[in-house]
This record gives sequence, C-alpha cells and structure tokens, in this order.
Amino acid sequence: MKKLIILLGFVLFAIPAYSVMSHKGMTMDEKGMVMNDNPDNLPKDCPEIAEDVHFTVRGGHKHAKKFNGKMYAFDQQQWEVKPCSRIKITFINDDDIRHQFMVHDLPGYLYPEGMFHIELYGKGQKQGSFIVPSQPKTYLVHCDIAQHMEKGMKAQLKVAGGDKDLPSIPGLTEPVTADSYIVNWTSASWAMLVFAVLVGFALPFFILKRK
Ligand SMILES: [Cu+2]
Repeated sequence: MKKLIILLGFVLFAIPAYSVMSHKGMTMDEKGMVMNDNPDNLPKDCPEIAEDVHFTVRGGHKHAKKFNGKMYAFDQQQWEVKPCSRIKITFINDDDIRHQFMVHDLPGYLYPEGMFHIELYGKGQKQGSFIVPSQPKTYLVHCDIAQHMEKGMKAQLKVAGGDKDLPSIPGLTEPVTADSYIVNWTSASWAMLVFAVLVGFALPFFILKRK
C-alpha cells in the first residue's frame, strides 16, 4: 500500500512535465516553442493597434533552390507592415531539422532581449503574434541555428517603409563582400597553367627514374 502511494505521488508529479509548458509569453512542447508571444501589449508609442496582419511563412531547404549557393531559406524575404501593426505569424517548417523565425531589435520592455521567435524542431507549424512600434524601421528576421542565416535564412521586416535594406538577403540585396570566383585569363596565366601541367606530367618520371 505504501509503495502504491509513493508510486501515485510520482505519477502526479510527472503529469505537469508532460503537458505544455507555458509561462509569460513562452509556450513549449515536443514540437517546438514560441518565445515572447505578445498579442495584447501595445508599444508605448502606439495608441492602438493600427492593423492586424497574418503572414504564413515557410522555411526549409526547398525554398533555397532558386538562390545560387544557398542551402536554407524562407519562402519570402521581405514583409511590409504599417506602424503599430499586430503581426500574426504562422511558421511552417518543411524540413526534418530545426528552424526558427526570429525577429530582432523589438522594444526590450515588451520583448526580453528585443526578440520574438518561433522555433520548430522538425516538420510542423506554430503560431505566434507580436506588435511592432510606430517608427520606420527595418527588422532583421533570421534563423539563428548555426550557419543557417549565412546559408540563406535571412529576411527583413519593414515597418512604415523601413529605415534601410539589410545586406545579404537572398535574391533581394547585395552581400557586404561578395564571393569572387573570377579568373582573369591573360597570356601569363595560360603559360603558367601549361607549365604546371607539363611539370605535373614530367615529375613522376624523374622520381621513378631516380629509384
Ligand atoms: Cu534554420
């Protein structure tokens, strides 16, 4: 009987761990998480919500196929909204690996570390909302998994037209320093190539002969 009571105690303790974890602005389950979800609190400079918008954003390898040399991408690279918009994001991960939809530089008094993000551990979808302030600003949207932004998961959110374009957004903006693969073929470089090929052929004969 005593054993049964102890066992029952363990089971009761374990139940909350199996259910969805949720505290202020954060929900988490076995599929992923939504961080700093904010459908209600207005930024200080917004008297009211100007507009409700809903974007469905997909992320994954297949969306990068149209970009040379990229591995992962979102299906869109830019979103534009009015000041004080409430943005609902449905993020769909089309891959079997982790991806994120992460926005930076939001007001810290509403979004810890200025961040709103949805993460999926594999294929699936999650939804979250955030409200943007009124100033014209361009917000970085990316996937923060190591090397995913460099491999193409980079986009921008423009509020009130934005204040700039971010670099290195696939198909949209130029990189800060472009990769260069250009070879300038002069007669000297041709001569060098011919010489290198001849040496490459001849050298093994000399080495074998010396043995
Ligand atoms: Cu990713």
